[in-house]
Amino acid sequence: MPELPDIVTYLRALEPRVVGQPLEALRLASPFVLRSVDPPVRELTGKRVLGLSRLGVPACDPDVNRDGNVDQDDLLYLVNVTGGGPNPTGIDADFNRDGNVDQDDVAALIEVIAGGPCP
Ligand SMILES: [Ca+2]
Ligand SMILES: [Ca+2]
Repeated sequence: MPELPDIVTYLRALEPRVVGQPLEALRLASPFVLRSVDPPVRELTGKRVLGLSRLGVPACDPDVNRDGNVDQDDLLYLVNVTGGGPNPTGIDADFNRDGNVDQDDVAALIEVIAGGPCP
């Protein structure tokens, strides 16, 4: 079974600890991580953290039911969502990103769970 991308694991661990808390200090390891210079970094201290996210092209997350495991329950969840069922985790059911929500998304998830690459 594939493991969640490390960054997803880190974000899930950090969110309950960081979101809503005031930013006490900010140290940039590299200026290349900045996406904007406005507002200046010095003005961020004391601001409340509103959320965490990753940047870049996201790898797929096969844990579509968001229970921390990648297994047959994720397949059942996606089958149900692609069939018009409830989607309490709010996933994008277009797992293979082809613009359609159909059985090809379930097939793509099966392939990822089997150790294949993300679509
Ligand atoms: Ca899961
Ligand atoms: Ca699709």
